[in-house]
Amino acid sequence: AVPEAILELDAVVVGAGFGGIYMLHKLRNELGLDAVAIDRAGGVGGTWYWNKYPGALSDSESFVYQYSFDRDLYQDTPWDTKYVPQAQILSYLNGVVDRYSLRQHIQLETGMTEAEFDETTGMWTVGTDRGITFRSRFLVTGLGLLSATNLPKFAGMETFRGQLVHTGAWPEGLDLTGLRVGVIGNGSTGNQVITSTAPIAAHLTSFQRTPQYSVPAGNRKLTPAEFQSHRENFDANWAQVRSSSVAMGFEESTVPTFSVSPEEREEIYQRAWEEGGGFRFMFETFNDIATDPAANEEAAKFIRSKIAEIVKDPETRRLLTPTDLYARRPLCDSGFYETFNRPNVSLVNVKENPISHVTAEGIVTADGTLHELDVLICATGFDAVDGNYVKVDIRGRRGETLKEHWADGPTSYLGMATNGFPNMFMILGPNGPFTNLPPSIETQVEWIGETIRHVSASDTRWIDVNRETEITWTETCSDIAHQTLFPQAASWIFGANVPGKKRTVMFYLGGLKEYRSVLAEESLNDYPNFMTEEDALAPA
Ligand code: NA7
Repeated sequence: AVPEAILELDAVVVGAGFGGIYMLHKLRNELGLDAVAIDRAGGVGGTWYWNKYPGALSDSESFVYQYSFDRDLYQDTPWDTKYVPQAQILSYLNGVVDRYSLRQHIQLETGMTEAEFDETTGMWTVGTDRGITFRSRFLVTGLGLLSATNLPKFAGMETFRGQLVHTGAWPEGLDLTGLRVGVIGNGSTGNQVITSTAPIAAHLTSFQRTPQYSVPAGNRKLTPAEFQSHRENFDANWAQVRSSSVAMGFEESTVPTFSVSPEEREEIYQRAWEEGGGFRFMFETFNDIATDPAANEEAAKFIRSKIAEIVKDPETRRLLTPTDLYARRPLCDSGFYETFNRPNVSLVNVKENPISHVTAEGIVTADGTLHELDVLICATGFDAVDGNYVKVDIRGRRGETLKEHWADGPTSYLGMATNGFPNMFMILGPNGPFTNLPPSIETQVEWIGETIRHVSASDTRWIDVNRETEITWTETCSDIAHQTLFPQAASWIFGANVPGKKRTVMFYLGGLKEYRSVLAEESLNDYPNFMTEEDALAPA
């Protein structure tokens, strides 16, 4: 047998997406630590490596969907459209990796298979599927919030003769031109796939379980003046992002829905509809759409009226029109509802007419219809937030696995630390902020970097968050979530999309500004909610 290579380091970063890349830069280039990153993918980029499906686009506006830690990097980024497509984001992240000389410190096609903390040595041992084992003092996980794919199980799926794909593991070079395409799912991903595939496919069938509210994205080229102003207003823009709630680069409304006249209300919705953006529609128009059922219904009614104007066939219109709360992650599109006016697009409501089974030729629905397909696309989402954490055997100091620790649902302090797993820091772990992600990722990476610097400079070898603190933070997240309407809608935000997954709160919905103030308090006060090794091992 080949002897296993064991590498000793200061830190291992797992994941080379938005979070892992910046973390590696921070640890190596700013803190001077010996660190590597590993990723199971064949390239860097995380989400943007895997999600190469047609139409993949970030629906956060480009001027805030990037790093802000280096002003020069920002000035050099050439994005000149309101939103950025997948290929450009991937190329940006590759550029960042090269710019900060990180590539030789990233080991690709290397998955973490297990990780174990040894209390006596104060070291993490990280096993991989490439025969290499790392031993390090710090373990930073950027495993991806939306990364572990959720593939539905239908009888006969293995007999399908066409190509079966999940959007989150899109095969390089799959061309859908002239094919009969089926799409299961119509969340953010399905919405994009359907809209961009319909014009090239011979036929597209959308298998829809729950209709969704979607508003136009309003994607367009930025004017030279806008492009210029994003660069000139770098400081002000990012200060605004960090002191906002959803970190999307706009001021969230402070105006209650019913404080204005019905005419004014209609005008405000209409302006937002014309400007575009899912988060803008939900949070920039009024301040109570996500909290007050009556306000929510007003906004929902407006969107329903638009669907009624757009969709021509009455039955298709009925199936596309949501009747429940407008309280999932807000969607936006580039002509989603219009797509269903096309003669080569059909819609199957799988709640009324469920998928019975899959054959070699395609999908058979309960009414006996065979929907013949060349390609079946599952835009069925992810085992979000903790999915990638519980798949791997991560063992903390009491020998407990993270999966066991989270048996009643994932918990953490700040979305970054969890009791019993010393010196392990998660980027976008459970109960972190629900925002446009790059600003939250930067916030967390900077805090983790500062914390690692603090521990490295101190006499203690490791720190571990207090159990009570973790419980309190989890309760705080739950309390805040229940002040909103979001928990009432079944979605991945609460783990409701994966069969058998426990429904729990998985985000801090208090906003980025508040979140940052909690973080600052923790580090400025020398980590009152963490135990040192000495505290933790002292007899009770
Ligand atoms: P989502 O938002 O979880 O959407 C998944 C979609 O797939 C949704 O329409 C589901 O219907 C549908 N789905 C899932 N399982 C099934 C089965 N078994 N049968 C039929 N339909 C099913 O995932 P996305 O990838 O679109 O987006 C996730 C996030 O990634 C997104 O919010 C962005 O932040 C990026 P349902 O609505 O549950 O009835």
